[in-house]
Amino acid sequence: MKIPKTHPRYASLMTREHLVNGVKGGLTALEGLMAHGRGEAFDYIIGERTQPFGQWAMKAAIAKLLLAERPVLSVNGNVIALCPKDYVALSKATGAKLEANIFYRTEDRVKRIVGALRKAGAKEVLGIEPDARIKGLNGPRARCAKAGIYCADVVMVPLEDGDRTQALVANGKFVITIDLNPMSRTAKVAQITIVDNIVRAVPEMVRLTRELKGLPRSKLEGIVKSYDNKKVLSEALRFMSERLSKLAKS
Ligand code: PTJ
Repeated sequence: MKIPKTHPRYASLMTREHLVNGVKGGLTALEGLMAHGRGEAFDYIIGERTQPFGQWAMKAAIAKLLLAERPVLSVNGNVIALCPKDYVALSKATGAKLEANIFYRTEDRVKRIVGALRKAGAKEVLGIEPDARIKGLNGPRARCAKAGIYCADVVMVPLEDGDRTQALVANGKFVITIDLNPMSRTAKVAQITIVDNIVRAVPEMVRLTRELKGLPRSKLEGIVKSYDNKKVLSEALRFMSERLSKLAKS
């Protein structure tokens, strides 16, 4: 269906189209559509705009990625459908490796995601030959690359399942996530949670990387040290409930 640019919900409808195309192209899991629907509901409540709690978390995330020794950006079927070029740009800007690592794992989908990342400009992408396992998880969802997530010190896992996030933290990783639901297990166990839509967050993170890259390590360390994820999550919830009460009164 051709969506007219004049439609008041053009951006949101286009985002849905990207995901539907992701499913049709064998990149995105069908379950990814449901996950997106949940995210959309929260996005609606935050006014479909980046809020200060999201901005704070993004700044801390970029500082942490720039300080990391072995940073990795994980890519799943939703991420590749929603923001392939920006995600590759973020990997280039921060120097973090890309790893296709999915929850509903099929080797065919991993290969397609790697292909799509290459098409979006990525040179090296891990994930096709997983040679390690995330301890504490069983089945195919535990598979990962030794040179990637397994050895990483900092991992960004956007739109991630709670069990896997918890296992990554238990394996000693510093975990950054992007998740519109501040109540999800992933949002609560990650060390930095960006409560924002990934389609807005990733381009803003690329911009922030340019801004922060020249800072001395001590300044970057200060940004990470003064960050408070619990506060960010409670600010997000407070913002949502205040907005809903205002809407209920209007
Ligand atoms: O490609 P795979 O196999 O790795 O599967 C990917 C999904 C997303 C299906 C899988 O990781 C999954 O089931 O995730 P969950 O447990 O549904 O968690 C996804 C989280 O992302 C939920 O809390 C959603 O609210 C949130 N979310 C969905 N869309 C967006 C989002 N957060 C930010 N931006 C979005 N566009």
